Amino acid sequence: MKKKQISIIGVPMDFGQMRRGVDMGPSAIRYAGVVDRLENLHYEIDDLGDIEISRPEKLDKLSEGNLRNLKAVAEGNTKLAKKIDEAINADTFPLVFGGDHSIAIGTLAGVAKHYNNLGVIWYDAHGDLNTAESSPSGNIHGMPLAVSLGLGHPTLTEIAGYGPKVKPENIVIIGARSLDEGEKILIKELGIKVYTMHEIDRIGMTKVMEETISYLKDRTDGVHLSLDLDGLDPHDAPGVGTPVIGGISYRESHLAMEMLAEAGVITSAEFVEVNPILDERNKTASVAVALMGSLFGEKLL
Ligand code: HAR
Ligand code: MN
Ligand code: MN
Ligand code: MN
Repeated sequence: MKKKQISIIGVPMDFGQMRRGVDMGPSAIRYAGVVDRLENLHYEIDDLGDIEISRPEKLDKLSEGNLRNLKAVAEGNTKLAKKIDEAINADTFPLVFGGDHSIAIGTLAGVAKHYNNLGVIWYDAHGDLNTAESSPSGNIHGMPLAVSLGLGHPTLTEIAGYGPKVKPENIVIIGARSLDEGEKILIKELGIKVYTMHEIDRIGMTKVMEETISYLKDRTDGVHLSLDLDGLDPHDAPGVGTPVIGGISYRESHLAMEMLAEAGVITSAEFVEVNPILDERNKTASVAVALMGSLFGEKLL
């Protein structure tokens, strides 16, 4: 990691999907001891608290077309983008806790303007490449990567007043195993680099990360890590809203984080979809914190 100062930003957002409880993710991650963990690695931590997410009375009234809670999602992400921008201007590393994955819209809106060629590692069981037209659910947490590519409703793609935020050739998806038809077409059309579970099984996480790091190092001037806890196997991370069996293991995930730490390429990060209501004794939040430890340089010996 490049910076010694970390700004923590919690985003208690649950409007990007339909299961309540993921808004408590930031609290669960803090409760799992993240601040101590990172302070022990000699980082200076500034916990900026949570973004205020307004809770409208009638959620369905805020939907538009096939975009559930569009206004509430856009509003929260606009606030988040501003906070991220401030954290980077203050020369700190933005570390975001979700909340559902729709918050990546705001994180990337705040981060991307600080780079000419931002890279993104999307660690996830899903592609999150849907638009209102292709989405089977209308849930915006299945859309943030598409939105960041400039695809989707302008209320989302134009957050922070510019777009697109990322280029398809600067994205690497890792852990995919549940892609919708429209997402598969988009991946092929845009030539997005994807390591599905097939490639992870076949060549191993070491090779996947070596290739990912050298690919992004060559073409980007910063790399954002967007880690959806459902990228891990539900056995290791049960507290997520849309678990998919056959995922990345706890150990493989540590290895991935350790290799990113060694390469020193990550310039911002978010850990999303932790839902303590669906969890087992805060296991998923604890896994998230342990992975952050590795990402920020923790070693076993
Ligand atoms: N692809 C499905 C949809 O668009 C499921 C998205 C699942 N959600 C996430 N995002 N947790 O990674 O509805
Ligand atoms: Mn996701
Ligand atoms: Mn996911
Ligand atoms: Mn296991």
